[in-house]
Amino acid sequence: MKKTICGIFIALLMTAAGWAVDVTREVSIIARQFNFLPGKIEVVKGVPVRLYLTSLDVTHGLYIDKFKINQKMEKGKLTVVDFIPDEAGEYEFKCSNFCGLGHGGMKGELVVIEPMSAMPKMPGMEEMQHNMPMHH
Ligand SMILES: [Cu+2]
Repeated sequence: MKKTICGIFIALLMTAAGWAVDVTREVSIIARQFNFLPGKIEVVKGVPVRLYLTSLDVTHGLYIDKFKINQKMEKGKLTVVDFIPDEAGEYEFKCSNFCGLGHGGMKGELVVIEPMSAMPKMPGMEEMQHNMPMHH
């Protein structure tokens, strides 16, 4: 666990500096009638995301228009989806496979934050950020 947090932190620093990053953020999403667990996902711009999808009851679907994702979520089956959130913002995701009367309200939120805002505030950090290559 500690190692993961450290890895993400280093990835954030590297992303902020404009370097290629070889770290993936893994997120599990469980679907059931009629919501997603968790209903809100926060990821960092530029850090690749790997989604692990499954359903507890019937076949659902994960639809995220912004990142061209439309993936069936089947009961008892694990499906993996990779994408890179390359634009910060708040995006809705919703169920794309009719799953019953509550289907239309089955939604969630994907929040893509800027790498800098994901970093803890530390003394001297702003000066360090200022000296990073991204500030030409
Ligand atoms: Cu559904």
